[in-house]
Amino acid sequence: MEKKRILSGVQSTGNLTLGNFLGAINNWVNMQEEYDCYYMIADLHSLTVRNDPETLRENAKKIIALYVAAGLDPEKNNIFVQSHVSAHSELSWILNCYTYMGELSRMTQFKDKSAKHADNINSGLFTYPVLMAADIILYQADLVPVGEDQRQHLELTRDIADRFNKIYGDTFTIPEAYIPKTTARIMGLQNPEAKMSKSATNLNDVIFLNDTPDTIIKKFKKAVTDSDNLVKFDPENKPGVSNLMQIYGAVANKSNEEIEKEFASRGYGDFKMTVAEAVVEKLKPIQAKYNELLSNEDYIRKIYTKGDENARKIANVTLKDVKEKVGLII
Ligand code: AQP
Repeated sequence: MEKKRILSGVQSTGNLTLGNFLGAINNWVNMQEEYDCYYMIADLHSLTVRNDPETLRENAKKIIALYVAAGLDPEKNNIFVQSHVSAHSELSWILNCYTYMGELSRMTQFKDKSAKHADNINSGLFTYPVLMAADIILYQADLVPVGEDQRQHLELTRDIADRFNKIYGDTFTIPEAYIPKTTARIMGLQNPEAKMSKSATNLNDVIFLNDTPDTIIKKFKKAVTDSDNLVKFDPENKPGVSNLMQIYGAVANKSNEEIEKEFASRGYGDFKMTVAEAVVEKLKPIQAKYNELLSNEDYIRKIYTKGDENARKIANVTLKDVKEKVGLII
């Protein structure tokens, strides 16, 4: 039986966070045997905010190194650069003509990002979900492993694909979201009501994957909890503690019940330190491998050159079919 196909990616803006890792990349590692996997560096998506060009280029390579350091085997996964496969931009334009302004206006990420970047509400920010739809359906992806924040975009992707199929006949696979149960939304350490985000202004809110052990420990020590001194999973009333439990559960492979038992008669100081140390331990081998890979530019280029080629093969077949169906001369 043919393997089901997966497509996902990460934007190359800034340093990746523990949220990106636990919500997305870490789950991809477990899927590489069972699925036909395509993971991109979403550099076109990154252009919706202003970047220093050299930093953006460097970040793309860093993310490839991080994918591999986190455990994605480049022999088993197709790791590629979105902008190297021109079919993404081409299909995105075509799909723009099959997506309604009203649909895009409802996207909460557009509203959040517009508020964050009030001086640069560009149309790329608005049509971002259409490019994301193109990214996914170009590969006829069955599954899209992402964090909870991408659920709405994925639903729109399904609507666009379905709309196109209804007009032109079976063209696109309708993809399913694959959202992890426990780590779908890692929250900020200072503001556990909002997701941990790479563009946070308060650096203590975020664990970056390249933070040193000292910094990680300091940030966890400062994490906001509550005054109960009770380690109990209750996201509504105890968002800070519940978020720490989710992080600890994911990196130490423990259930909430096990964690509650472990800290039944221990205070928050002890709990935060244990979470911090578990995160440091989890990241240590990944950071070591990442630093080693970063210095090997040739290897990184080889990874994405092969990935780009494989991605183009699939994407161009879909694009050709779409162009024919909508009436372009090919
Ligand atoms: N806090 C999070 N918890 C769980 N999953 C998360 N993801 C992001 N933050 C969390 C997931 O990581 C993948 C890649 O995200 P992205 O780089 O495409 O951008 P994003 O979702 O916009 O991430 P950030 O960190 O929040 O960036 P900024 O600050 O630029 O907005 C996605 O699968 C995402 O769900």
